[in-house]
Amino acid sequence: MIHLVPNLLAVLQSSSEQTPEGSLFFPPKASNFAAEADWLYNFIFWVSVVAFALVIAATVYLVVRYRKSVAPEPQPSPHHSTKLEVIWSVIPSIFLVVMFWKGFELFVDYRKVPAGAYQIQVEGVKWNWTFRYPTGAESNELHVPMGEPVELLISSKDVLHSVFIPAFRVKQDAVPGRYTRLWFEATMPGEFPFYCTEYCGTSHSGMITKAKVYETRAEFDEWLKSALNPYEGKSPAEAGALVWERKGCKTCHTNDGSNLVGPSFKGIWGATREFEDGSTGTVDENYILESIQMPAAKIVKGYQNVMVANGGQELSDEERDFLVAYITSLAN
Ligand code: HEC
Ligand SMILES: [Cu+2]
Repeated sequence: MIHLVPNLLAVLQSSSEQTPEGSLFFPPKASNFAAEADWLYNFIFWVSVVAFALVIAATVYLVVRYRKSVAPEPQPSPHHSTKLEVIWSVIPSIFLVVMFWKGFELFVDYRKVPAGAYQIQVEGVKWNWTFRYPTGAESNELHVPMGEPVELLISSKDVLHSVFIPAFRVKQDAVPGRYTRLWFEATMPGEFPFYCTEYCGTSHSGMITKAKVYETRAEFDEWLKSALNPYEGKSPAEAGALVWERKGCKTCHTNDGSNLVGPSFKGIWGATREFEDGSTGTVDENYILESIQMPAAKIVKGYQNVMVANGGQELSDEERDFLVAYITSLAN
């Protein structure tokens, strides 16, 4: 809402000017597809607006012109106008053919991944995205170089999710049990929202991340190198905080005492826990380890058994150790 007025002014001044914020109606045009997709959208929109206005105008005119007080008796249709019929069939058909043709062209462009595109694997799981790069690096935000075709090979570990990057004008379902793909070439450096756009449960709306575009390949490569060993130089607790973030624990567990789908990690260390079956236990290293590996073994009272083993992620032994250290460090 805050941006509405300046955006509106920007639209009035120049609707084609590009800013990283985009315009009133569109996010920025940040990929190779954006210009064409927006052109098609605008074309369909304005053709529809004009058609709507013509139909309403004709309706109003006819309602008034042939109102009951003027023509009280229904008249037999005076004649058939072939000319009129042809005009109102052929002209809209031309517009429809243009819509189909441009739409089909764009569809084919979306499908045809250029040979040699940089492939990144994307995995959706409730409620987190993981991106894997050819070097073995992994991240929870999508990082891409500008000006190079990038292919996303998409899968899901549990339910339907869907990749949506509005600034790139791309969208593709993530389907459990199969791979789907999309491609794009980023044309503007910056950070753009990356959404899950298929309702997937309680924290669907929190399944948001970013697509980060680097202006040069060198900057991207530098990031890739740093992503290869993200735990280097960190204490176990600091590394654990990173695991908590990267492996999606934070979509269900906060570190500040507020409870989401799962209990917060803040202050649980050393506390006495009540479980759904009426038993109790103390939160120590082994309890944490068990809670991560076999969450169903003890269900914290007041919560549901919705956590799957390892939070649905691949965790190395090292990463589990880091998590234990992290939770310990949040004792108070
Ligand atoms: C889909 C949501 C979800 C995700 C993701 C998730 N958890 Fe959980 N977790 C829960 C719920 C709900 C509980 C409480 C019920 C239970 O005990 O199983 C829980 C319980 C726990 C507990 C016991 C907490 C306590 O207060 O006694 C630990 C420890 C834990 N999770 C660790 C993790 C770690 C580490 C990750 C990331 C690798 C993770 N969880 C990912 C939902 C989740
Ligand atoms: Cu979702």
